[in-house]
Amino acid sequence: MNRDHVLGRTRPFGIALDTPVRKPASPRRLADLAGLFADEEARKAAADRVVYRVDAAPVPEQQWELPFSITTVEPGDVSGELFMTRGHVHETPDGEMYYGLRGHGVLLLFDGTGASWVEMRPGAAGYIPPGWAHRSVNVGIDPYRFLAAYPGSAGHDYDAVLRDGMGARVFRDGGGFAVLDAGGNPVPEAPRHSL
Ligand code: PAN
Ligand code: ZN
Repeated sequence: MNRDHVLGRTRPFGIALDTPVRKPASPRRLADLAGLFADEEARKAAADRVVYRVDAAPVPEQQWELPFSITTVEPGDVSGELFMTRGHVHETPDGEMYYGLRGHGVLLLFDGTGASWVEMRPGAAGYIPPGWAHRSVNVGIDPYRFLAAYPGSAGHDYDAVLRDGMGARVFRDGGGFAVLDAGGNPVPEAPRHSL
């Protein structure tokens, strides 16, 4: 791939990250999240509730591009299990970066064997290493909003998470939250660095 091939495909642009979106993206409701929450009956009973939405910048999902989007996860839970995104693994095992914009979230990560997680607040960055499945959970009382940027070649595989899970679930715990593995044991938080 040479430079001439990619120049002219997309043009520079800027985006204000924290303004109201022009056109509401199609929301993901509990009806769209079959098989993901532990209590399937409770999920069905509240099927109309909006859980999250994704507003994507106009960047094509093609190699050499760097698509980015803002996800907004609403506060709420299904039998104590906090509202979350579907979760996926990238088809090509590209890494990804998240940046917290509003609210309080958990970036849950799973390498197929063990889970890990990163606490997300405005101004915090979370790193998704190549090959790790990832899901976002709202652990606060306001909408949780973050920016995601990933290689255009990545692709999104949702079946892997539906089949294998994420190795952990995130529940309300008093006024806070608990990240628990399948045996009900707390999952340790990933180390946090300062730059
Ligand atoms: C994010 C996610 C977004 C929605 O942009 O796609 O938060 O989550 P699901 O795609 O799992 O429904 C990302 O990780 N992109 O690669
Ligand atoms: Zn991703």
